[in-house]
Amino acid sequence: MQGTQKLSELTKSFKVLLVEDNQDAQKAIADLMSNFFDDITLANDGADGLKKYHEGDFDLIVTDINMPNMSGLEMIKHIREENLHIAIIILTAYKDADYLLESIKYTVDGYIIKPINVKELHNTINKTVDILHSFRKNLEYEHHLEQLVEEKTKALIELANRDPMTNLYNRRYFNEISKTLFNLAKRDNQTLSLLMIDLDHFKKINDTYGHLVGDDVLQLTAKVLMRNTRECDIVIRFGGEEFVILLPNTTIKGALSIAEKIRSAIEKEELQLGNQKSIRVTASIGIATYENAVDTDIDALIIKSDKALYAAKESGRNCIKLQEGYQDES
Ligand code: GH3
Ligand code: MG
Ligand code: MG
Ligand code: MG
Repeated sequence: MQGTQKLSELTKSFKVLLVEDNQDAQKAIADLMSNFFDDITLANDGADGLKKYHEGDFDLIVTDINMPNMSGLEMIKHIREENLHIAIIILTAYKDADYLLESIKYTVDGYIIKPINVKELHNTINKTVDILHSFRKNLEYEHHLEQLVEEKTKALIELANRDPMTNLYNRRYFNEISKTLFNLAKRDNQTLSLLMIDLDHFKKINDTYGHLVGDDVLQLTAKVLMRNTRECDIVIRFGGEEFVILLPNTTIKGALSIAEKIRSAIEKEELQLGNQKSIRVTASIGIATYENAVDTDIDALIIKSDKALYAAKESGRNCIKLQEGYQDES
């Protein structure tokens, strides 16, 4: 009884198409069905039923078989070709037994024998709606599962691409994205710049204050890098105290001004220690740029920026050097 209760609540919202050529029968059945459904559309034969089916978004079709213009079976055949899931109940007289057998071919969900008995109508509708209900729940559940898997997969990929300490992108992600960005720049005849950033005398920080403080400095540096780059720039923890920033559509001049912004921001940043002391660090930066299709791949840029970084270290640290061949403006 409880099930019936629940279902009658549910059936109310279903859109029903009633197809019956006999006007008296149509009215009588519609009256009975209005106990279950609020939204019943009437059609007078198979052809009319098919037309109305195409105009509305129905959950259930209740149809007579023997009708002029197009029989109920013919109509069901057309509808089943397009829609395997809509629930269909057929109305039939005992003498239509052959049709009834044929209807099995088209997967009808239930049948009601005429003259119609209220109890039978009630039972058949409940049974059909119950099946429809569990089918929809299954669909919803499947959809929900798919979404869940998609979300989890995204989260896992994101996790695999991040450095847990700084939450910057990691080397694994760099290997992937750098190739893509390089190829895009090449295809679109665009520029792509790479900053290689290395903290100066970082070992001394570890040696003086311990590794935990060293870690704090790395995390703070990551924040400074994020604050001083654009949404489209890719900031990577390349290794220990070394960071790479990929700057799409950025000339060497543009890269130099971003590098200078970063260098000076790192220099200014203070890490407070408990004992009212604070630490500052500095960074050296090497810049390489893909411009005028000179380089063949991203590795060439890495090598050039690495050399530039080495030159920055050589010339006293806390400064920026451009790749070889560019006028040194730093
Ligand atoms: P330079 O100016 O020439 O770059 O000197 P440096 O001391 O920064 O360079 P070096 O390569 O000698 O030392 C890097 C140090 O970074 C050594 C290593 O212990 C430290 N380091 C690397 N990864 C981490 C980390 O995850 N946490 C901490 N606290 N230290 C790290
Ligand atoms: Mg008929
Ligand atoms: Mg260093
Ligand atoms: Mg280093």
